[in-house]
Amino acid sequence: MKKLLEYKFPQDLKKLTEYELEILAYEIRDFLISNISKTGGHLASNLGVVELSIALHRVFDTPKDKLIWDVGHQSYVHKILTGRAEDFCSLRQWGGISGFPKVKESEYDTFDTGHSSTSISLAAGMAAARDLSGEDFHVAAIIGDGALTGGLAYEALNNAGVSKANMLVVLNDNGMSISQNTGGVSKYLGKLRSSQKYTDLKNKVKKNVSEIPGVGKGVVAGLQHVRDSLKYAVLDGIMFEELGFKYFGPIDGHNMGELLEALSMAREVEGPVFLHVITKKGKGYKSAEETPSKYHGTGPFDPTTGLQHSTGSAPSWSEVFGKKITAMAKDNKKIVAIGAAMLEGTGLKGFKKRFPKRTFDVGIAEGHAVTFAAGMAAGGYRPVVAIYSTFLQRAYDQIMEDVCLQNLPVLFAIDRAGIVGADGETHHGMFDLSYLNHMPNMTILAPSDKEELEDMLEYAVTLDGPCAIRYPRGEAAVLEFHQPINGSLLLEEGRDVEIWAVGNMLPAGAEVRELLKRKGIEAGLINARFVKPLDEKAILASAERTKLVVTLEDNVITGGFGESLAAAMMESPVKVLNFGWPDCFIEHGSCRQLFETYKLDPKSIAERICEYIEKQA
Ligand SMILES: Cc1ncc(C[n+]2csc(CCOP(=O)(O)OP(=O)(O)O)c2C)c(N)n1
Repeated sequence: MKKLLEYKFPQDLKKLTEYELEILAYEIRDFLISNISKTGGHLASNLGVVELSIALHRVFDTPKDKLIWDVGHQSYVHKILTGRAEDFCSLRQWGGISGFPKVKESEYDTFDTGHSSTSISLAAGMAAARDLSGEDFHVAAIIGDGALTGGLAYEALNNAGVSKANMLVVLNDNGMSISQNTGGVSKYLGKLRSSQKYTDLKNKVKKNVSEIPGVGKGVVAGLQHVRDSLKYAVLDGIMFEELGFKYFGPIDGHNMGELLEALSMAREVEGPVFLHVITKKGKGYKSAEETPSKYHGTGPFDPTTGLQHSTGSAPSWSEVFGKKITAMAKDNKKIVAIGAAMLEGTGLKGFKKRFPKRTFDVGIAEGHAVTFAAGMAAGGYRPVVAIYSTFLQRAYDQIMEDVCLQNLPVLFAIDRAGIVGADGETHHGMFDLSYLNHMPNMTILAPSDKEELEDMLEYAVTLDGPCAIRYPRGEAAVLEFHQPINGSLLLEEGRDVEIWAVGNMLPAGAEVRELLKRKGIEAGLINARFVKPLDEKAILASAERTKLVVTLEDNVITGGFGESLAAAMMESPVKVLNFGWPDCFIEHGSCRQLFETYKLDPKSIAERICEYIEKQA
């Protein structure tokens, strides 16, 4: 047998025997562990779909047939099987391959994904387009049980089930989201998984399949029989059947033979098909099997011991938030915490431990989380909704209609705001200031350091309406100046320039000030703290004192703090220079590389200010 890197994939897959495919699965697992231990990435989810990815590429004729990976964090094996194994040393790094499907990276990647629960909608849309244009190919969505907690998936099932279009939904059910999966559907899937009758039935499925001579009408008839027996003998009301899908399974997602058989059959069935596949998250690597959530997304680690390399000892912004809100909730019984399948990532694990009844993990359902919070606020509580900036985009309408319009005291703890690095385009949190800025009644705060975040949390719960506090990924800064939260904070006046820095851009602002000073430019520094309402009095005072006002924010310029400030200074003759992310999607890479590339590092900012001043002179 050839070595992994010697194959020409996916063509060579068609030539291998079932036994060789099983050996290949071992090789791929070794390859994943060895590579991801160096680059970091989504290990556990990929280890769980090795056989499934091999079987899909073996049975379907990609890239003509379309595979759509929900979220896309589990597409590494697919990438290996489509000619990208050699690029894995550059995974998620600047200029290297992405950790998510990217159309521009490969013709085998059918869509750029990253946000959960879109695959069934995409598959339904692609199937509809295919049928309208009279083309002939298969479409398969591969969705995890975590992603199946997202409302969009149900909108898609509801629509696709009755469409009669040929399409396949493969449910990759490992019982896990990032942490243990939650909710009623998850419980229902658990029942399907553990049912003793299911085991009996699985044997029946096997028997039926073995009696079928080949692929074709006979197979379909056989399947129909199995399906009916499954429906009526085992499960009183198969949810997916009722929605209009032909449901098959559950089958063992690590059994190559079973997978090949089931996929080959599902491929031949007319109409929408739902194939339920059971997998183990972290399969084949003990540490990841034992603690899959730790290896869902990991940094570099030692592959022999499984020990993850330390990421520094200072507390992260998420941890600072989690600790403070837990402390506040001890005295304020009205504080409740709401998360969307990310309690751990947003620092709420401790809150849940201390206040299990006051913690609500609603699944990957950001829109629901926000309206649920609105309901709790209407019921007299002080909900704190902790969601990453990029995923809160999902809840735009709920924030507007159900929170802001009602002026309800919901506190949004917006984590991973600004650029996030290796996850790239789909995950950078660089739009929240813009999408919240125009919402009436909303207060938007951005802390520059740990203590300021704590003070802002205290301040936010004194407000009568909605409030958003946005902070970035990584270690919380520790700075020296502190004042009560009641507007912007003037740190230094500047005769030539005054720099208004938003949140995490304050240290960069201080550095820019120093660099300008060396060039003989007297620059001041203001910690904006409030993005909304704007501290207009302080802005106009700044315009009175200085010749140029500069704004720095880790957000797109369009609709952000800088534009609001410039509008507030419209009557002033003083010029405004806005620094923030340009009007485009930002690729993956380290945050440092991205800031430098887009000339948002202190040195580049100082140079651009100098150039501007020289031009004006
Ligand atoms: C809208 C949205 N919210 C949250 C996330 C973060 N997220 C990425 S993967 C994941 C869990 C997915 O679980 P599942 O679909 O079961 O896949 P598994 O990793 O278990 O294979 C979550 C919550 C996301 N990508 N998109």
